[in-house]
Amino acid sequence: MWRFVTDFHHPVHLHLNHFQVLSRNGGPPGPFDAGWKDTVDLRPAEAVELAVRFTDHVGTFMLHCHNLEHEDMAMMGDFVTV
Ligand SMILES: [Cu+2]
Repeated sequence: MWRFVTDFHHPVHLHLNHFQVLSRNGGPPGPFDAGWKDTVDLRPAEAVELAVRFTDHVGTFMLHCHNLEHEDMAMMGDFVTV
């Protein structure tokens, strides 16, 4: 389970596996959160919890903001599956 918290609008994209949104701002997910996702939209001061399972590949993968200006400013990170 991962938790994303933001102070700005970020559509966060996770590579490798899809995920499901478990909660938004401490409450239930919104209707727009239903289903399997590869990107979750976070508005300023929002928090989401999501469930993701990495079972198919081992290695280093990335997550990043899908806002192009943010990508250009290197708003990216990586994670390692084992
Ligand atoms: Cu962003």
